[in-house]
Amino acid sequence: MKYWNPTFECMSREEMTRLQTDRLIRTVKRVYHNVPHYRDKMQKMGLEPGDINSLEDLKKLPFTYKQDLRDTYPYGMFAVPLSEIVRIHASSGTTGKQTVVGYTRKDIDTWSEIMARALVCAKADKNAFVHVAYGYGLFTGGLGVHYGAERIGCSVIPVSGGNTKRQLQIMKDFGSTHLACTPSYALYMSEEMEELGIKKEELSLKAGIFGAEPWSSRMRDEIEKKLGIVALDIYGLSEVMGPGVSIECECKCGLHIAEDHFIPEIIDPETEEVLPPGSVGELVFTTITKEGLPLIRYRTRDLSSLNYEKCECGRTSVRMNKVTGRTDDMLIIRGVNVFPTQIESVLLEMGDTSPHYLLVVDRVNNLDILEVWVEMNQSMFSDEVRHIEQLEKKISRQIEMTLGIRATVKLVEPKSIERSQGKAVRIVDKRKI
Ligand code: DLL
Repeated sequence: MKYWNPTFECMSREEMTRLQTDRLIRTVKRVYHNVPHYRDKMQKMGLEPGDINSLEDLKKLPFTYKQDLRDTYPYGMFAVPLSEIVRIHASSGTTGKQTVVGYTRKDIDTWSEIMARALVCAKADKNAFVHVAYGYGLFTGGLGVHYGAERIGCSVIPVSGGNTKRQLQIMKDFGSTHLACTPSYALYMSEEMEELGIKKEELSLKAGIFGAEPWSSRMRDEIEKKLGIVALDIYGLSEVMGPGVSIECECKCGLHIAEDHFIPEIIDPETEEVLPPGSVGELVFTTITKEGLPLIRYRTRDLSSLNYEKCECGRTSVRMNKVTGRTDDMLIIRGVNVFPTQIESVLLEMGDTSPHYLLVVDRVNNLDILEVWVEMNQSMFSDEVRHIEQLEKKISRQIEMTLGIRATVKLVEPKSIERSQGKAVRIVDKRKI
C-alpha cells in the first residue's frame, strides 16, 4: 500500500484549492454563528462571513492565540454543544491552566484518517505491530497514533511511556515493527539496548514515527543506524488536532501537511504579514473540517517554511520543512511542553523563595534533564542545610505535580543569578540536538 487515501493525498492543486475554499467558507460561517469569541473578533474588524469567498480572503481573518483558549477556558471556544464532544485532551498553557481541546465523533474519525495516512508513509499495513510509546492520557500522542493504527488494521501495542527495560522486552517478544515515541526516547531506548546486550537484529522493528519535539538529521542518522530502521518525522499540536497534522514520506524532504483538513500559512511573527512560499516564519493553521474546536489562523509559534514543489513520492500536498525553533520561550522537555512562566507560578505560589530563577536544560544519555535554580531569600540563607534540602524536594514535588515533569531544584545564594539589563534570561539550554 503506497498511500492510504490517494484521492486526497494526491489531489491536483486546482482541486485542492476548490476543496479548501469550499471548506473554509463553511468553517467561517460555523465559527461566526457558534463561537461568540470569533463573532466578536470578526465584528470588531467589520467582517462578516460573506466577506470570505476565496483562499486569498484568509488573510482578512483574525488570528487565534493560545491566550484566546486560556481566556475562554475550558470550553468557551467549542463550536458544538458539549453533548457532541466525545473526547477531551489538553496541553500546557503558559501558566497554571491547561489548554483544553475537544473532539466530536467526526473529529476523531478525521484524526484517525490522517494518522492512518502517516503510518502508511512509514509502510505500516495490517500486518504491522505498532508499538505506541508516546504517553496516553491528556497528551495527544498515545491515543492519536493508536486510533490511526487501528484504522489501518495494525496490531496496536499501547505501551505508553516509561519503563524502558519492559518496553524493550515487549518490543522483542511481541515483534513490534513500528515504533512511535519522541526521537530522544528512541535514541535512549537504543542506548539501553546496548546496555542490556540486545542487538537490533533481535528486534523486528522496521520504521519509527518520531515527533512532539524538534530533532535534527544528525539525530535521525543515529536512530536509523542504532535501531536499523527508517525514522520519519511527525508533527502536530493539540490545538489543531494532535499528531498527524503533517508527516514525512520516504523521501524525507519535508512533512506533507494534511491540507484537506488544515490550511497552512507562514507569517512574519513581528509584522504578521503573510510570507511567500519558501520563506521561514511562523506557521499558522486554519482547520477546515473540525467540528469541536475549529480554529481560524492559529498561531503555532513554530518556525518553518512551506514547499509547494512536487514530491517524488507522488503526494501533492504542500510540505513544511522540519520545525527549527519557536518564536516564544516554550521548552519541550522529554516531549512535555514547558513554559518558564509555569515554573514561575509554582515558585510564587509556594512563596518560600525569591522570584529569581533559572532553568538549566541539558541532555544526558539522550534524556532531557531540567534543573531549576532558585535564589533563596536572605532569611533562609542562614538556615540549616537540612531545611534547604527539604525545601528543594518540596518545590521539586510541586513542579512534578503541576507540570508532570521531574526537575532537580537547586537553591542558590541570594543575588547569585545574573540580573539582566533587559528581558530576564530564564533559560540555559545546553542540549545539542
Ligand atoms: O506534541 C502532538 C504530537 C504528538 C506530535 C506526537 C507528534 C507526535 P502538543 O503537546 O500540543 O502536541 O505540542 C505541540 O510540539 O507546537 C511544536 O512546538 C512541538 N512539536 C510537535 N511535533 C514536532 C516535530 C504534540 N515533529 C508542539 N518537530 C508544537 C518539532 C514538534 N516540534
